[in-house]
Formats: sequence, C-alpha cells, structure tokens
Amino acid sequence: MDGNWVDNDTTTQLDKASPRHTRQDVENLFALPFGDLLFRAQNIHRENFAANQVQASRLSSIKTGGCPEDCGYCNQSAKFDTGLKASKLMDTQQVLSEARTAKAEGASRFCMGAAWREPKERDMAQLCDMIKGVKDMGLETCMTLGMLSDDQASTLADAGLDYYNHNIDTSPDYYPKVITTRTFQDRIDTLDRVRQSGMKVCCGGIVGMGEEAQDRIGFLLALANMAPPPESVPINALMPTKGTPLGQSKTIGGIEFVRLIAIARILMPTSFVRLSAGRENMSDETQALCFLAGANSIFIGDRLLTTDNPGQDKDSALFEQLGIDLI
Ligand code: SAM
Ligand code: DTB
Ligand code: SF4
Repeated sequence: MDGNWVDNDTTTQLDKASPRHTRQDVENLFALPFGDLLFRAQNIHRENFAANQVQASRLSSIKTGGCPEDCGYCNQSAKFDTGLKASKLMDTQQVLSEARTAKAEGASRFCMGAAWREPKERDMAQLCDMIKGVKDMGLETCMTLGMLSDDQASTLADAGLDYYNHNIDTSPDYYPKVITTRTFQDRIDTLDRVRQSGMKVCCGGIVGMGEEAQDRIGFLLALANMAPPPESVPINALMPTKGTPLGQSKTIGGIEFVRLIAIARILMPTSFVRLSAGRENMSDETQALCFLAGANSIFIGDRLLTTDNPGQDKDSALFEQLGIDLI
C-alpha cells in the first residue's frame, strides 16, 4: 500500500479488520492532489463493489415536524419558525402504499423517518407493523426515529428492521455549535445500542453547515474509527431551509464535496457511501464525480423527507449517460 495512512506494523489482527486511523492519516488524504485521491478511491471502490452499480433507497416522512430538538439545520424542529406543517404518525396503510410505489420506482430499501427525539412506547407496535409490511414486499427496511433504548432497539430488530439511521452529523468539536438538546455522546450511545441489537448501522452527517476543514476531518475520522464502521454512511450536503439557524449557510463547493466522498470511500472500503441530501443542488458533473469517487447509494424520488430531490426523469437521464445501474 502506498502512503502512510494505516500503520500496518503496529496494527493487531483485530485492527486489520477495522483499522484505527489517526487525524494525520486523514489530513494526508485531504492533502493529496485531486486526481491521485480519486484514482485511489476508485481502485478501492472496485476492489470491494461492482464498479457501475448504485443502491437506491426511498425516504418517507412517517411523522413530520413539531420536533422538540434544536438541530440547527432542520426545518422540522418546533424551535424554529419554518412554516412547516406538523403531522401525526402516518397511518400504516399509507406507509405501505408509499413503500409499494417506492418499489415500483426501483427502490430496494425503504427508509422511514420521524421527527422525534425518541419513539414513544405507545408507537412501537405500529412501527413494528410498518416494518413487517414493508419487508413482506421484499424491500429492505430502514428507520430513523431519534434516540433508542436497549429495549426499543431489540424490538425493532426483532420486527425485522434491517438498518437504523442515526447520524453523528458533524465532528465532535463542531457538534455543540449545531445541536444543544442532545450530546454527541448521546448519539454514540444510541449507535452502540443499535449495534448490540444486531441491526445494521447507517450513520453519517451533513457538510456545508459552516464547519472548518478540521471539522470535516474530525467527522470522517469519528465514522471511520467506529469498530466496525457503519455499514451505510450517508453524506448529506446541507439543504438550507428558511427559518433555521443554518438557513443562510454557504454551499460547499463541488470539488470539496467530492473529496469528502473519496476520503469516506478510502477510510471505509466496504461501507455503502450514500450521496444523500443535496443532489437537487448539484450538477450532473459533480454527481458523476461523486460516483467516480466511490459513492454507491442514493435516495431516489422527488422528495427526501421534506425537501426536494431530483425525481425519476432527471435521474434516469443521468444514470443512462453514466452507464450506472440502480439496484
Ligand atoms: N429525528 C431523527 C434524528 O434526528 O435522528 C430522524 C430524522 S433526521 C431528519 C435524520 C437526519 O437527516 C439528520 O440527522 C440529518 O443528518 C439529516 N438532515 C436533516 N435535515 C437536513 C437538511 N436540511 N439538510 C441535510 N440533511 C439533513
Ligand atoms: C440521512 O442522512 N439523510 C436522510 C436520512 N438520513 C433520513 C434525510 C435527509 C433529509 C433532508 C432534509 C429533508 O428533506 O427534510
Ligand atoms: Fe428533530 Fe431529527 Fe430534525 Fe433534529 S434532525 S430537529 S431530531 S427531526
């Protein structure tokens, strides 16, 4: 292996399966010329995945708005005046109908998101019905419901939930500037419970929230040093929404974003790296570079949870040009 980002001489057998990375390792990757970085990421990508296949997930907002948390990027927080209409937990039949449409449109995974700090006990039975119904259609299932207790994690796992999404969102240092109502450690605790329950972990974050280069390094380092790293790593470019504290943030440049994807691919060779929120504001060329850098999962459909996403027409045209199959 070229470069010095993993010190193989000092890694144990266990570490080799899940190597620890230092901040210097990640800084070295950031310092590589763009072409070298992409070449390396694409090689690692091809060693671990089919070169021209991208996994397609579809989101559904099963409980929108009115959230008690204060995540500075989020238009679903009740603390900010964003004009978003809050709704109750969606009826199970409605969720299943959305899942059927998602499957017909080519999704292989259905991700259900709720604007909660954590699920209430009284909602658990209904959530389990949703999981079972979606799985019966032959779709993979994912939920993102906020923090979980041990019991809640095992109840969801027993119902057949494949993935649980819970993001660290940013670096441990920048995190308190974005969210004050729960800590970085709270998130790690929930992720540990998800891991213990046997579900697969989907964990990533957002860039373009005014963070510095050091925070982007800290963010990727924290993900890569999870043991094992998350199976799925969503990298979101902030969708700035009016009324949120981060609504006026400066958009991250395309090249900088592609670098992050490439570094995520190199640091987490066997994880799915998802090009998540933000595709709506990206050129076809930036997206193409993201796939070249090793992104191999996306959200399809014209909505994410509450914001826009390129719909089927735009995506079909793009993927046909790129010769990429959505799976
Ligand atoms: N309430 C749950 C929670 O926060 O864990 C689940 C839903 S929350 C919307 C899931 C993730 O979506 C957040 O952790 C954040 O990373 C991402 N997200 C939310 N709003 C976003 C935005 N405006 N732009 C990009 N990503 C966003
Ligand atoms: C993730 O990291 N991105 C998705 C999913 N996990 C739940 C959510 C993106 C939300 C973007 C803002 C919205 O549409 O409300
Ligand atoms: Fe609530 Fe999740 Fe939005 Fe934070 S990201 S305000 S927890 S819905």
